[in-house]
Amino acid sequence: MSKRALLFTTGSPFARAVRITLDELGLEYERREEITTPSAEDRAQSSPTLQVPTLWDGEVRLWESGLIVEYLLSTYKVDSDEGMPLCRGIGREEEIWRDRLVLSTIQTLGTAATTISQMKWGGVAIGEHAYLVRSADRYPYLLEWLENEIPEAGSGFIANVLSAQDIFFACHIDFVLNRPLGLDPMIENFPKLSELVARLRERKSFESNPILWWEPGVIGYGPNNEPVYKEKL
Ligand SMILES: N[C@@H](CCC(=O)N[C@@H](CS)C(=O)NCC(=O)O)C(=O)O
Repeated sequence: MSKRALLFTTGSPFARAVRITLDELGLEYERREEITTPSAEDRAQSSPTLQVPTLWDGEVRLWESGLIVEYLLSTYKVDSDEGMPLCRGIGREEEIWRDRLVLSTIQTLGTAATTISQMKWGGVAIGEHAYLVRSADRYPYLLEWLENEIPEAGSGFIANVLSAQDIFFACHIDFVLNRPLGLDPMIENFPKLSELVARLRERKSFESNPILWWEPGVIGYGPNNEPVYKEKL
């Protein structure tokens, strides 16, 4: 079998969506997990973006989480059960631009949160920088638009399937809700989106890739996923 590996940082919502997709497809992989960010030179060995996740799959090497998930859903047989089948590829041929637009918009929502997060741990809170205020301002607009993209209560972004759009959305929202970013997405105001996130949290693939608490000083996790702090060693 060809070698498959994923390089990722522990808390990344982008990487979590890739890991969930790998689990949904039943694909084994080597976990190359990093808790902190290495030097630019080291990171550049894996990707010129200096970002992760990066996937190796035999001869294929990909970065950019949306592209990785598209590759996985297009390449491997999709036979997940749990009541809702996986979408083949990134969207439906006849609706491809709409489905891609939804995914790109969801990734922008995720990038807004990780930008706020990176800056917060660099010592700059939302109110202290106009670009972070603007990043937070995106949330109500994005959520209102995305709420209208779910065809009906109980459905995901693409009817009758579990899509990359659903997986990324739930990962980004739970990242925001599990980190003290000073950003409240007020997801409860969006019933279709809330239902989707609540439903996906119950899925096996989500449960086995938990969202972990992280703040400065956390250097690892204990047996019950509790954070381990530098000072306490
Ligand atoms: N557009 C990228 C974003 C990935 C990303 O932001 N990764 C973060 C971890 S959550 C990272 O590597 N941050 C380090 C950095 O930006 O220097 C993707 O979808 O894969």
